[in-house]
Amino acid sequence: MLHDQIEQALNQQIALEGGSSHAYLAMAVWAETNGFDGVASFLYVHAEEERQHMLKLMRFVNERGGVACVPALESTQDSFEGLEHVFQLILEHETRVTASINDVVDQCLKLKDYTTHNFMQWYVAEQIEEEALARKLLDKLALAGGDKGALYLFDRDITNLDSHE
Ligand code: OFO
Repeated sequence: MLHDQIEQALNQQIALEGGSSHAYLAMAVWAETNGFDGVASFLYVHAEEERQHMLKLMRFVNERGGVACVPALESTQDSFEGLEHVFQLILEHETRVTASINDVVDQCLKLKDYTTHNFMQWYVAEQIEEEALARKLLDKLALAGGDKGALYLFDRDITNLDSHE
């Protein structure tokens, strides 16, 4: 049986993952309607992955005797200054997600919930990859420096990137 505090922390994490999915969907729409089809495909996949992260948590909460809360959809930012702005926001967002995951892990240790602690390790590892990828893409964009040809190549090449690279 899940401790109430852990159930609450996991439900907050569920809301955050759902919010991530929604935020990346809005970014995907912006990219698709601003001529960045490659970035749009990447972000649609990313949005779907975040939804899977949310579902994985929901199934775990229910399996452990808790009740997963289906998060309400909140309005999210849907206009951006450019690709660098989008990926800067992604990095900031993922950094917040990491902090939240670390907080859940910390609560698990304090309450000696080693099962949830073990389950959360998948998220800990995932965040290392997600933050690294966001940094890598931001570095590439900094190199492109707003050059149209370089941005074209960035948009073309991002579709060959595995989001777990
Ligand atoms: Fe990108 O965050 Fe999920 O876990």
